[in-house]
Amino acid sequence: GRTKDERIQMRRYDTAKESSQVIQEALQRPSQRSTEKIMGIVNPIIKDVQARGDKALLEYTHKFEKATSLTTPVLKAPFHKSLMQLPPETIEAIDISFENIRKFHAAQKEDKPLEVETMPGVVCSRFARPIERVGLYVPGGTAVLPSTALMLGVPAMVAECQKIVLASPPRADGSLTPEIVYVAHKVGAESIVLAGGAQAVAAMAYGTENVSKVDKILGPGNQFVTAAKMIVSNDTTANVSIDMPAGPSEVLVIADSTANPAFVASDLLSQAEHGVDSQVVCIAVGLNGTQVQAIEDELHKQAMALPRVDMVRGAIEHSVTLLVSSINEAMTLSNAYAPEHLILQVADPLEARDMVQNAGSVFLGPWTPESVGDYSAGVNHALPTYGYAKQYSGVNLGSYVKHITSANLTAEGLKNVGGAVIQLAAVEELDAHKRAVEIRLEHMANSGEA
Ligand code: HSO
Ligand code: ZN
Repeated sequence: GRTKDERIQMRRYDTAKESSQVIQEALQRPSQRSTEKIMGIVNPIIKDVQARGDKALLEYTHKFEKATSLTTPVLKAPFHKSLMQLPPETIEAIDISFENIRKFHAAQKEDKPLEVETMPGVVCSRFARPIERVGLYVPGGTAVLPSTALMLGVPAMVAECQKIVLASPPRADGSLTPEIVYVAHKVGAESIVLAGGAQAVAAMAYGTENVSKVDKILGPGNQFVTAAKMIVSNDTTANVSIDMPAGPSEVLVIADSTANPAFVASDLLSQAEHGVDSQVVCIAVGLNGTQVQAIEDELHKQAMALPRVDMVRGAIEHSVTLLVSSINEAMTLSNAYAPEHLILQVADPLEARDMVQNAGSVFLGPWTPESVGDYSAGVNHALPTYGYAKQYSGVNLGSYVKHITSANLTAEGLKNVGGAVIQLAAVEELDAHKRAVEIRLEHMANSGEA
């Protein structure tokens, strides 16, 4: 067992002295509980909410959140002022963050449809439309996360989704964090579902007497939430999609000799405090023993002063420092790991950023702690974890829209492209397809039109 004053230190490997297999293993993410087991717990909950609606939803909230006094599972807008009583400093902080997130996501809007004339008279277009109803899951758990409500809600508002439904587990007294209600109000949410876990996901996927059914569910959550999102998105009767699979939070910091050891340690800890299953990685580029030690000393010292030191201890237990000799080597390892957050505390962070292939979000230089991105800079903090940065983007404006294409041909255009269609339809032996072109070309020939 570990003692209270045991040194908090990450395992350390020198890549020049270890086989690549050892390094690969050191970078393994902590294993998740078996999906099968989780699915076994989550499936009956989903079925139950689907069958019994609000009644089942409330029962689970009574059981899991201990909010036994709760009598209705949904709060509908407009939300009463008394539910969002906040100190002015909090209001101001939320307002500043809201505005920065709004600006950055508004800039992601495509102002006009894409239009390409692929052949004379053959015009192809693509335009965006908002997903009409979105369900945003804001986790409860060990910390209240109004920032997640901002990260999910502001882009939904910017995208002009017609219905924004928030879901978040209530506190044991049945109430919601006023910060979350304030954000829901600011983004124009239709309602807040006072529930968490698989039951909240199921309620939004299928709808209940009081919970509005949505078309897409976004937001991070624990393994039960993630499993539920996967199950409902695979059920064609639910007709719902999800943003991405989610795992525990993680950060990878690349530091060279120009990095301030105290800054590096503070960034590692800001991720580590999220939970015992978080993972943090420090890649030290060309540092000598004393310099690495300086980061480790800072990590221990700063960690011991944190209220969430127990969380940190758990996370640091499966975290590593890797010593490498070049920025190229560091970037290769980072790209293979595909971190949710990548922090570049190196002499030329812009040059290093150009080498990034896989990462959720990148933080450049000494003055950009990850926490600015978690809250207020404007970038989104709902990001792919667990190596999924290899194929997923973080939440962005595109997460709230779908693209529709259109084709528009003139008679001349059909003459130009019709031959290819007739040929391919013949190859596929789909005669009606072929006829749809021929009938028009014949019509043109007979009528002398075009
Ligand atoms: N770093 C977390 C987001 C968060 N941090 C919320 C503080 N509050 C996952 O990206
Ligand atoms: Zn964070």
